[in-house]
Amino acid sequence: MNAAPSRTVRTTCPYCAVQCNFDLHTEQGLVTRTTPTRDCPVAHGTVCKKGLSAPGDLRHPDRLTTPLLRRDGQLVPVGWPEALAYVRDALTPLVQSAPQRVGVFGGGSLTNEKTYLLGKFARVALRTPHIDHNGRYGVASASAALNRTFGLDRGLGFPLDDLPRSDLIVLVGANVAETLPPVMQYLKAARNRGGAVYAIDPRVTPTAKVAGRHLAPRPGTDGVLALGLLHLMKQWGRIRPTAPAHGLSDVLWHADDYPPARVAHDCGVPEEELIVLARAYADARTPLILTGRGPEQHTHGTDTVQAWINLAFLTGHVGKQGGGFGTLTGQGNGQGGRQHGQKNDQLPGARSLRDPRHRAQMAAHWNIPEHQLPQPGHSAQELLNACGDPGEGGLDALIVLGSNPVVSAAGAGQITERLKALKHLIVIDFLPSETTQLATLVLPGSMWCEEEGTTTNLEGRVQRRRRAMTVPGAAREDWRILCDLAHAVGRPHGFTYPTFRSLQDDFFLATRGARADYSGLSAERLDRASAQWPVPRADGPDTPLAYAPTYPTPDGLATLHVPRLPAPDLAPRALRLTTGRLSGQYQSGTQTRRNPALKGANAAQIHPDTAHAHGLRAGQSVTLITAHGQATLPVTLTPGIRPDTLFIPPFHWPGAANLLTDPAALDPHSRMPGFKVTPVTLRPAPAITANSAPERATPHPTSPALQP
Ligand SMILES: Nc1nc2c(c(=O)[nH]1)N[C@H]1C(S)=C(S)[C@@H](COP(=O)(O)OP(=O)(O)OC[C@H]3O[C@@H](n4cnc5c(=O)[nH]c(N)nc54)[C@H](O)[C@@H]3O)O[C@H]1N2
Ligand SMILES: Nc1nc2c(c(=O)[nH]1)N[C@H]1C(S)=C(S)[C@@H](COP(=O)(O)OP(=O)(O)OC[C@H]3O[C@@H](n4cnc5c(=O)[nH]c(N)nc54)[C@H](O)[C@@H]3O)O[C@H]1N2
Ligand code: SF4
Ligand SMILES: [Mo]
Repeated sequence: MNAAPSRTVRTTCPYCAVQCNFDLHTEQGLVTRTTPTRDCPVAHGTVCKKGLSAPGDLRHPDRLTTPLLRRDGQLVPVGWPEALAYVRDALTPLVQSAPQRVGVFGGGSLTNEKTYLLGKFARVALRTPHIDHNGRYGVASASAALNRTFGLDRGLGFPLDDLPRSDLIVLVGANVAETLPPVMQYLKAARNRGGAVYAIDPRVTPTAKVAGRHLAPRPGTDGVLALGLLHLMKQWGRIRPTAPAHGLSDVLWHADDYPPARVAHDCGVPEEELIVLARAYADARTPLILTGRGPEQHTHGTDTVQAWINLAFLTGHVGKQGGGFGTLTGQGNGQGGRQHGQKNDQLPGARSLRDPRHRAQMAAHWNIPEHQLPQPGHSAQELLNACGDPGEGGLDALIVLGSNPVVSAAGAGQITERLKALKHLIVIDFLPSETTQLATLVLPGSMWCEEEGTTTNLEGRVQRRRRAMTVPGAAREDWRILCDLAHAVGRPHGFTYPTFRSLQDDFFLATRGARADYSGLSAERLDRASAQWPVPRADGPDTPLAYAPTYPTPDGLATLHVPRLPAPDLAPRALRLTTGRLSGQYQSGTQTRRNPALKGANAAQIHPDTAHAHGLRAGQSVTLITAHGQATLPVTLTPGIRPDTLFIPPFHWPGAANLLTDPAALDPHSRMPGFKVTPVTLRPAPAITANSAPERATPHPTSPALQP
């Protein structure tokens, strides 16, 4: 056997939306080492520990290398012919007589090409309306607010390189030091140029410490805070709208109801601190508001983000270099993942499944009659809630690619029961997860550097993901598996791509003329340089600044909406549970929990006064009880958190956060569950150790906002 020569392949990280580039060095066909590169257009040579350690999983002993079929209650290894025969027998009758009883669940970690193919598979091969993805749990609220305001969601409408031009950056519920670490260099550069950075978070996060300025509103009240700032901007004569728009006067009148005293009271912050932030915003030349999941993952997340967009727009900063508004996408391809057709209401290129013109364009591209395209189906959480329901709208079968909903969906306890009630649960993954454990069929897929593709990062930058090695054992590249499934259910037409390249070219072409137009891209162009979409022409430029008027709306104008916000829960002893990420772990942990280089502790952060009031001491554990479930975790006494708020990691370990969240309540616009606020009560419990290496209690400095 000839030994494969050593190679160096430049590719992008499998994890977050920064999409750092790094070089993979291979020996004998295996990746042995990762080195950062200064040529990376996003991180300029910095990567985080997750990215550096990512190759550790590629040949992990747990790696799935053969299909697994459930027989007599056990998952047993089988060959591909048997696996695909199961798919044929299970799905063909449904696809022919009741396609709406089959669901598809995707994820924002999939490349653009796989996202496109998954959507095409659902609509053209299965012909089901029910496909959605985990982006509904992430940026969906900001996305809904941006789309309804500007007709466009580009996350950050400008390059990260513009951040240092801002003289005030307001981070609303975004803990970038832990979640998007290379972004910190841009915040530091802004500060070095004399700018200020504010962190708005119920905790003194590592980001807040670097920012130096912190405001800690009650979770779920960010929208009220933005209205309070708008009120003061109006009072101080700082209103100068970015452009003519619909809804301006309604939004301005509505802000009259939010004077500082009311806002300070509702948000639980000192009025003086609100005024200090407002002064800084009023005096800044190029203030920039950046939202993370903190204000977005609420059942009023869309209107909350809307309130911040209204503020940026009415003070004239949207579209300015270095100023305005942006949301920080989280997953590696969170942005491409929410554009190219795995959303329940959307076709590739961010087209709408409801728009007759868009339907006609895609039907023509796919060479099918337009009436064959389904209408919009269930959104992500509703899709999971419908699993195993024998009634109308229920699902008998679900195909999952790129998500671990048993851990990450709201009300995971209830969702687990729903998935167990399915007749067929087919999961394509490369490592065992809590969701593969429930599957009737597991198909072994490909990891990041085992396949070609493109991803779109948080600034809308499209980059190549390059292959450095092949899949192990009988694992297959995900795109091939999707084609195999289409063939197995008897719908091969349009699913016979001779090479990956032919799929990629089909994808780029499918976006021609759409809002998210990638049709000017090719692998060769991306080898020369990354490009920010839209890129409509092969010989034309890309689009670094996306939000310049006119907007892609019917009349070219933006539409501002009056935010509808619930009254905050001001009961004096009410405790709220919130969730957020830790630097050392990624998502539902399938990849990072196995990696000994990455640590972190699944513990509840509680203010010492709150712990004391509930008879809890350091070293003890606490049982958290909500209307939806309960979980017991070790306690970390955390002086830097609001006394009325408890914080736990969202889902890096199973059996905690989402046993406590509500599976039913959703934002009316984004269909987002309320991951970031759940009313909770506590009970001291005997000490248990953290699920992983325990972290020492970190004494955060007390924020001024939290002093009694
Ligand atoms: N290490 C690591 N990095 C990641 C990920 C990971 O799992 N691990 N996941 C990636 C993904 S998919 C995403 S979406 C991003 C998310 O990145 P972030 O948006 O930074 O995510 P979170 O940590 O969930 O939430 C941010 C902060 O919101 C605060 N918060 C909670 N409730 C509220 C509230 O009501 N208002 C305000 N203002 N703040 C609140 C929390 O205390 C937390 O510090 O991270 C990406 N990067
Ligand atoms: N309580 C609470 N819950 C939350 C959140 C929160 O803040 N609080 N955040 C929400 C957010 S923002 C997100 S993004 C979701 C994420 O949660 P999930 O949707 O569960 O996403 P991951 O944990 O990334 O799961 C990805 C799964 O797909 C596999 N996978 C990843 N990439 C690929 C691929 O290319 N091919 C194949 N075949 N498999 C792949 C991984 O091994 C893993 O098993 O969780 C949400 N849930
Ligand atoms: S996880 Fe994000 S920040 Fe870390 S190396 Fe990967 S892309 Fe870069
Ligand atoms: Mo996310």
